[in-house]
Amino acid sequence: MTPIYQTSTYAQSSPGVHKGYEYARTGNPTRTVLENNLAALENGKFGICFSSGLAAMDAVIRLLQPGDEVLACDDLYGGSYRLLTKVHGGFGIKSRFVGMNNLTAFETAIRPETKLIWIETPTNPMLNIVDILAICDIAKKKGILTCVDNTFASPYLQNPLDLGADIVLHSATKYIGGHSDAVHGAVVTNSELYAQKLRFIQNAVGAVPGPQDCFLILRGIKTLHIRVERACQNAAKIADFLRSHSKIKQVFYPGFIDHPGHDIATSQMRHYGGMVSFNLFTDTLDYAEKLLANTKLFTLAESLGGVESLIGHPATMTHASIPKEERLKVGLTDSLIRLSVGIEDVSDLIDDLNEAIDHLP
Ligand code: P1T
Repeated sequence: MTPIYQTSTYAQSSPGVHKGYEYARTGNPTRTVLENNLAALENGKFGICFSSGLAAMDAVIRLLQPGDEVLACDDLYGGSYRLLTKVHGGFGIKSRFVGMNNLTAFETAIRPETKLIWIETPTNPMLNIVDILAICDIAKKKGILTCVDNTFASPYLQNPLDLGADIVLHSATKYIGGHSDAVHGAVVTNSELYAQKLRFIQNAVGAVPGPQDCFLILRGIKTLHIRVERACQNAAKIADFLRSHSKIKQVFYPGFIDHPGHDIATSQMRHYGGMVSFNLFTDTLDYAEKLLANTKLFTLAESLGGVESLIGHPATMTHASIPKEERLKVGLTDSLIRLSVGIEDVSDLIDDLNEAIDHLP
């Protein structure tokens, strides 16, 4: 097994001459193994690890200059929205949010100052699908950098670099780690230039992961394919169950043939993922809370992608930092509930949801 190099510094042979590693913010052998592993998973040449998914995103945005603009999809993780608008927005890097399903509208939204296209697919939490190939094609013709947040799919289901993206990003806290025991982020690219710039930012800013977390993520990766496969199978059955239930208004799941992004998902993903969102006929917070309080196997918690199933309420939890009017534009209602389907026995999971929904008035 890869050892956990629990060290902050390395003995040097003489001043200015080291034996491969000098200081652990700059590099650590456990981290190097993970970086190479992640690069291989995403069919990329260079992997760079960070202390969290948002730290990885922050490094990518730092490739821009004040006056530049990020054009991001209009449905994305609340923390990503917050980082773009409330942090980098304050340092002169503006962000705009557009639907990426209509390619003509997307192309029209591009301005001369647009320097980075930020794609999430499937999106968090509405599970919209963005056509990576088509969007990256448009961006490439205009010389704009593209980054795909591949957290919801995982590298087992989707490889954005193969579809033309310049950079792929992960919150490895989720499927890659898979056991809800470490917070971690990574980017992978084939561009030596961007890899060099990102490594410079990684070292200069210092948002690096510790060796123990790198070890845990490496261990998680060994079962990525089995975990994701099972989560996908379970999610498909749960989506069908929810859709057939009279108290559920709408179910969002890219595996449905009538999901607007189904055909693109079929072409760019190996399966439809382990995430399912749904809303209730009674669209109030109180009503949603009654369901959220009643599941026993689905734990009420933020995060996703672990072996245990989680249930969450985006409006008050993961997406609370997005103003309500913005949330409602993409259908993120007060009764929207998000499931991260784990790898448990699916009949137990369905029974759990069934009982909790039966409790609803
Ligand atoms: O939590 P962190 O490792 O910093 O990753 C941030 C992040 C980035 N991108 C996507 C698509 C994400 O979903 C996340 C984190 N999301 C949650 C914690 C959540 O429950 O949605």
